[in-house]
Amino acid sequence: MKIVEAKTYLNCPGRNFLTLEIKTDEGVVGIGDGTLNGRELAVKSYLDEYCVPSLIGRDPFDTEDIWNYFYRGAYWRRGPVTMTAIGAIDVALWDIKAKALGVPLYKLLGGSSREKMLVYCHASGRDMDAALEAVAKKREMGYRAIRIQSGVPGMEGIYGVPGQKKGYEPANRGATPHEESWDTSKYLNYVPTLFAKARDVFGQDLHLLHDSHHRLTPNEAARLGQELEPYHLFWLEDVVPAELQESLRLVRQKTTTPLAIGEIFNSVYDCQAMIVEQLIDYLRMTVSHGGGITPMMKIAAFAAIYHVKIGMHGPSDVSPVALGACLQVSRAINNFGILEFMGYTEEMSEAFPHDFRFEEGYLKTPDKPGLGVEFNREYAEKHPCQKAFLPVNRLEDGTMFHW
Ligand code: EZ4
Ligand code: CO
Repeated sequence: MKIVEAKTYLNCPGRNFLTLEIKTDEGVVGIGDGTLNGRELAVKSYLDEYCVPSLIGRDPFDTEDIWNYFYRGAYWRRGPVTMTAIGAIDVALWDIKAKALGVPLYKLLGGSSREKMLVYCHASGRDMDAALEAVAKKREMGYRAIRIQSGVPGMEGIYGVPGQKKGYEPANRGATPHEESWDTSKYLNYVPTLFAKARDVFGQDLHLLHDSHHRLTPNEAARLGQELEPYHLFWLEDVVPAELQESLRLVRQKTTTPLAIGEIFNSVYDCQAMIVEQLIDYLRMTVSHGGGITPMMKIAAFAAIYHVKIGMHGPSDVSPVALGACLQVSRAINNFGILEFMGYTEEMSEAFPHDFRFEEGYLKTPDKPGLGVEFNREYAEKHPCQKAFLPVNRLEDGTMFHW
């Protein structure tokens, strides 16, 4: 079997998605997701200009060699743009292999380790009451694990909480990024009261999660972890900006609140120290941004040795194609923890028809060969790309801060 064509499609069925479609001489077609929120055109250009020509004529079954060609073969290796581009190629190739063999993809990755994957959804509100109301709604829908984000008294517009729009979508359309503001002391004083109330209202059984979105110092993170201990979170996410892996040491020594990190990581070298030193409980690296299925399977096996579980990033900017790949990997590995699932709008589902069956808090892999996710190109092409950015963040005195 040979690759005869590879093309990228950048469309906006509600939000921007970059899709790579690879065709073979035997008529088998595979798809991968190259969406990097707010930097879609950079990945598209990396694929179109620097990868696609080297794919033509290759055997799509050679995933290990093709992955190494684009990773090791590139002098300027790693980084989110490069790794997302490689991830799109790798997922499309695994999709082709499984379709050609007529089996769901997980069958080629070690087979089934479980029949259903625990997922967590988002609940958010402008204040405590609105956030708790959102939790109640999600619990009624059957979710067993819910991430709570809430507006903080005295702070305008905060990460994780929708403005006027219906669903939460962090990227804003326009020519330049939108600005948010931040005050750590208001946040730290408020969050434990939110979770105290949530446990009062919902009891002990519901899994509760929270995302600090890279905004704390190690010492502040230790304080938050300690103050949340009585409420037994499933995890506390991205407490520090983790480009400094050692910063997790102090947090880890000071709190038993489980730590999750890594949605912006793109290779094992972003997290090898925190895995080996057992500084985290869950790794958030996701298939599309982590370079594809080929490296994710290796990282999962490496993390398993150190009691680290995999809890991949799966917001709505990770397309159904990439989420399908996350589900297939999650089904196959032993050290699966949980998968994030924000869900998709009707428009997004029309562009990427998929059948992830949600049952009582769990998702199932589609019952089809390959990824089990399709690309409705005709529909997607009716919705051209619209430039959008993730926000930037400043402290109240104007100092640039982490978003
Ligand atoms: O900020 O997907 O855990 N989920 C998150 C997301 C990310 C966005 C970035 O594109 O932190 O909301
Ligand atoms: Co996050």
